[in-house]
Amino acid sequence: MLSAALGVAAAELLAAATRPAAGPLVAVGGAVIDATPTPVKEFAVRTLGTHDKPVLLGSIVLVLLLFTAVVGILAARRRWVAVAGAAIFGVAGAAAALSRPAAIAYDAVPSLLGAAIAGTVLLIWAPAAPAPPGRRRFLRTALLVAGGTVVAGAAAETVKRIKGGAVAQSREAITLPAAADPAKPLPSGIAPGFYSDKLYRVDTALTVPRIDAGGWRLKIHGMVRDEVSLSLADLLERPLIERDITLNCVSNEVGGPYIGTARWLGVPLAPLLAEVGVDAAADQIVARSAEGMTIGTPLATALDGRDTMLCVGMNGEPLQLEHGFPVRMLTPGLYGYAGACKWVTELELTTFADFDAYWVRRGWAANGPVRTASRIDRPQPFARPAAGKVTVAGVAWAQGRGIRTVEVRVDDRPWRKAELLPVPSSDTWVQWRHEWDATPGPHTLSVRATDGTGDVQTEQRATPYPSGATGWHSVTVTVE
Ligand SMILES: Nc1nc2c(c(=O)[nH]1)N[C@H]1C(S)=C(S)[C@@H](COP(=O)(O)O)O[C@H]1N2
Ligand SMILES: [Mo]
Repeated sequence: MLSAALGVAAAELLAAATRPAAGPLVAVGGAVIDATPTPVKEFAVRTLGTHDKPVLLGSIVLVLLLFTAVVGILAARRRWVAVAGAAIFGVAGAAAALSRPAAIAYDAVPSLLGAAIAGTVLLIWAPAAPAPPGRRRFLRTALLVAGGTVVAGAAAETVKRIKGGAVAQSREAITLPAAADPAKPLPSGIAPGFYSDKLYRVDTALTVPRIDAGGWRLKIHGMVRDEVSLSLADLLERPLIERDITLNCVSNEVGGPYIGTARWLGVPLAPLLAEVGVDAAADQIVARSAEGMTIGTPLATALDGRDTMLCVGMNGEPLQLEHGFPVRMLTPGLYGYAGACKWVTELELTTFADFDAYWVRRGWAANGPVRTASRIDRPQPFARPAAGKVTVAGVAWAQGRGIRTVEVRVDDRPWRKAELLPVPSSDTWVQWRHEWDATPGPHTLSVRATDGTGDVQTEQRATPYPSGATGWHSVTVTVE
């Protein structure tokens, strides 16, 4: 087990110094994520939430420990098992690294080198049976190998920290220009919580991609007249727009937390596409990210007048690393998986017939318009408010269409219209509230919204898969 630990630490160190994505732990983790069947993934997101990534990495380490324990026991009698065990371990890591969408041939090297180290150490350490090493010699070797592991592991962490620091510095050094077309002043009367303190995070990246702003390029290619490659400086020279937009995840359950609002700064996509000259037959923009995600956005949503953009800023700062630094896509009215590629490095103009993006290959809808929905935030489930005036409050959203009315129902009584707070545009959620004359006893509160086209949110329950959850959110409380 110690030999393997040293091998992994050495592989992680080499990867950290050269190609972070080639580290065996994140490579195997990424391969597991991509291979996980959709129902299992939905289950993991539902039960583990954002702990899914640490749990996955922990499980990989656990499997590795069990595997190496078995190899170690067998290798004490048969030395070839040490070689075979190390080979399996190296090939698995290398195969996982090569299977990553953004892989290059070199990415096999860290895992293979780690395996060579692990196998060699084990061979030297475990002399041929039947002469087991003395206890003292064993302890000395164990200490040496463990020490080597700690040093290599610490060095890998240090290298990551230094490189991360350089990326953070490239972010600090950015001065975002003022928007040529700034956001409308917020109407008065917006309640706290309109902007999310912390935007939710959903992505398949086991480690946050760290992209140096200076070296970043965006290639626009495919069915275009003039392919271009743009730097961040090129983008920042263009007229920028600033908008308040609510982003939400298709995996959000009814009443769930994967939704938030921010003030975004970015380059509108439509003029950029006009410059490169999009082929009339194209109908899909495939955004590719640094770590190999593909997100397919209908071309029409970049040209129909909505504020589809390449974002460079969020809430007055360059993007946070975990939200896509230095540049991400944003398409108001589409779920994130269909219009909000983070860490974007490529836009390929193509057709839906020719290319299925990452989530579409896994059965999710190729188009991802957000469904009209609403959520009760106050009172919380199982709260025990005192009888009398109780404020029921929450949010409702139908980006692009806007929200016309929100209604609240207590038990089976008639629906009552809630008060809607002002909004800057139809691309954000709407805050609503309703004063409830609460009487003692258990009560169930329900909410439903009507969007700007007059469509009433359906009561019919649907799971998030494959095109977004539907159904009314309700909360049960006991009034004292
Ligand atoms: N590169 C990349 N971009 C991505 C994803 C991803 O996994 N990788 N996930 C998408 C999904 S499913 C959502 S809901 C949004 C979430 O954006 P946020 O994490 O900034 O809130 O990002 C989208 N962009
Ligand atoms: Mo999502």
